[in-house]
Amino acid sequence: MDTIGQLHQTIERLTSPGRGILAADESYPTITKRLADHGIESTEENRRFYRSLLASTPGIGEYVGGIIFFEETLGQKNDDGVRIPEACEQNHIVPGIKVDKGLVELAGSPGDKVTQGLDNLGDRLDGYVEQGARFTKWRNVYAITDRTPSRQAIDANAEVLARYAAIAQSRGMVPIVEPEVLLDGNHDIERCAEVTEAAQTAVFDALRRHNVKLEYIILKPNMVLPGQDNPRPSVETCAEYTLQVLRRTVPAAVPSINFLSGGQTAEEATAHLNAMNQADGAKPWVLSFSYSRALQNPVQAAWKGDPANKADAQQAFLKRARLNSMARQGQYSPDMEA
Ligand code: 5MM
Repeated sequence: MDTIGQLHQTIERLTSPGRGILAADESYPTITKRLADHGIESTEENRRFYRSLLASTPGIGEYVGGIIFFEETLGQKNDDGVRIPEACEQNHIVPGIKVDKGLVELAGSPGDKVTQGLDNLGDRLDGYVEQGARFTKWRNVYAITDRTPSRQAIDANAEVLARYAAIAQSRGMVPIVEPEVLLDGNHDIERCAEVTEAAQTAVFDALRRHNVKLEYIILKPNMVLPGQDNPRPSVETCAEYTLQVLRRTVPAAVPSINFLSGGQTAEEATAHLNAMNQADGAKPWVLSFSYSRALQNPVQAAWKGDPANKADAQQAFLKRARLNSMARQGQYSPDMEA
């Protein structure tokens, strides 16, 4: 199959009705922190057990079309000796891979960061394809303060994100494009909207400059919310602000927008997604999820690092994924939490 055929097949699978994406691609420091929050040690065996538990949850393929992994996981096997990417395929899930190499200071722009990882990216992707990965993810980060993000941070990050997306497509891998405006801070929702609009505008300008085929990307943005030190407006207000920014910035050619959760509670992230899918007005894209914490927190709380809790953890994952699938269709209500 040629690269366009591969991109087409993968995007169809990732965006099929009722489904979203699980982000289980935490790097070593991040997974160590996430597991520590539940009293679990981040050993190689615990990471293997936990991520294969996610991939092999019975029935999860009805709600989750893709899982993004960290590169360690692609080489690991589940308890039956099946490689985790293959276990995903057996469960009707497309395996994907986070390919950025994290953040560094952006020289000349104090307080801003830029994402690295373009060196040898094409060769690395060839290796990930060999291991079974069919899509990729790259995350940019924009912190809101009085001085950040600067114009050069917005432009530099957009440029690397577009170069990554072009390289991924050249290998037949669907790129998830993730420009994350962080929730940290005491800014209001207007400021989040302004920064998100500026970041996404620059990203789509750069994607065009680099001839990225918008039909074969997934946008993974933050929702538009006030900084976490401020009270949250209503779920409907956040949904309206987010939709307004998306309508201004995201071409209709983009098939799917899969939000990150960014530190919201599991229930908040589901309610916000549901409100967007229920809202009136133009929405030419699928609106779905690509959560990490908002899907995994309840799973880690149920697992507690004890193999005996595997079935409970899988039930927690199935519940959260099903509720987000309902929200993706605008059919969730908070009483379903019970
Ligand atoms: C923003 O982080 C992404 C989505 O997670 P949330 O839904 O929890 O906001 C997530 O995919 C993130 O990129 C990974 O956890 C990897 O993070 P690090 O910092 O380890 O690269």
